[in-house]
Amino acid sequence: MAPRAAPLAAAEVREVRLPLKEPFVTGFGTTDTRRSALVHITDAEGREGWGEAAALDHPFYLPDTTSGSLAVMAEWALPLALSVGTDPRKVARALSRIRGNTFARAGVEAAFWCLEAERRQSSLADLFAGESDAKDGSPRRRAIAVGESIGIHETVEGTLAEVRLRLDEGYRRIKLKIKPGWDVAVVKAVREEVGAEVMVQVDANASYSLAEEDITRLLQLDAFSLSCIEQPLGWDDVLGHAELQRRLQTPICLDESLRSVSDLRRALSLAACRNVNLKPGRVGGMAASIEIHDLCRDSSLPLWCGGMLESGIGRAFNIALASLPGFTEPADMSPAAVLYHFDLVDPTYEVAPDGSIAVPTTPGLGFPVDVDRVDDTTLRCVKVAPPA
Ligand code: OSB
Ligand code: MG
Repeated sequence: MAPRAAPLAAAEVREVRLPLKEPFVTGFGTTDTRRSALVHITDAEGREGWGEAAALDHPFYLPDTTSGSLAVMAEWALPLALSVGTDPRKVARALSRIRGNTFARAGVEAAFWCLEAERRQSSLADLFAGESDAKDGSPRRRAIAVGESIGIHETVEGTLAEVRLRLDEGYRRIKLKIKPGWDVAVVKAVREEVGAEVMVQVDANASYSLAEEDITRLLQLDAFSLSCIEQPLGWDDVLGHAELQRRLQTPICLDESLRSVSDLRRALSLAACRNVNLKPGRVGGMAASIEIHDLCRDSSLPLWCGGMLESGIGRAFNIALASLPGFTEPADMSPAAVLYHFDLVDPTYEVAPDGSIAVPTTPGLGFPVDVDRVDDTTLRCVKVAPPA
């Protein structure tokens, strides 16, 4: 029997600013500032839960933004969660009343999973493994495989230099951001540089259309043995992806278009993708993520964990999730050391020479939150009163 849960004593959301080392350039534009929204809860026994709602600052990837997520968490998601107690499953069910706003829901839910892990003295990874119902219940992994998502560079030579660097560091897969005009030539150059064996894929972030000139470019990519083409068409265009997948040999991977379990069911029934990028924030939290994992596992669908340039707080959940056995391909999990001047957890994780990240076995989040750094980077903090 789990001990009776102590009530919550404090809850707050914070907006933090993380200085990016370099702007991240993609098919949806340039991300040069990174604000993120954190959730912090504390129970009457002093145990803590942390979560991160990792929407981007701007609405050019998906409708969610940092400011919007912060407001929804403070006004709706956190009060709703606080009204049902502290069981993360109950919190997830309560939050499912909120339409859209997946990053806000995921951030709040995450804090309750973290608190639950603290209480049970369990790692997040073991907690999530216990929640999975996949029919093939293989054990979770001790380490996860990592790839890098490489932004659009000014030159092909610049891209090749970053590709070489990451492969030398052991990364197991290269993902190139593409857009119309920055596609066939850079992919050809990278494939020639790395040879046939290295796993290469591309991510268009919804920058192509079904116009013939765009299709012609995408069909040319079939020559380079890519493991997938991620989200070539509009963020909500599932039918378009189904039409494109009929013409394309390379598997289509959906990112932006999968924002719930039912989105994935629809995409599968329309044969709109053959590969899945799963981000907990994009699908509304860990409970939904585990359900999607189980569906992919039971349908033998290639699955990998995507990223939102989270701080180490958000990445901790991604690492634990990606340890589940249904994740068959390397995760987008470049460490904070690559993306930021510092992380909000210390020590943060590292990529080992074999291109893997060890999954923490310590109870709770698995990484110590650096509270001073959180304070130093906080732009605003909103306290939400727990029910009396
Ligand atoms: O499309 O996968 C994407 C980052 C922010 C928003 C969208 C995407 C990305 C990435 C980076 O590709 C992955 C990472 O977090 O390392
Ligand atoms: Mg993507």
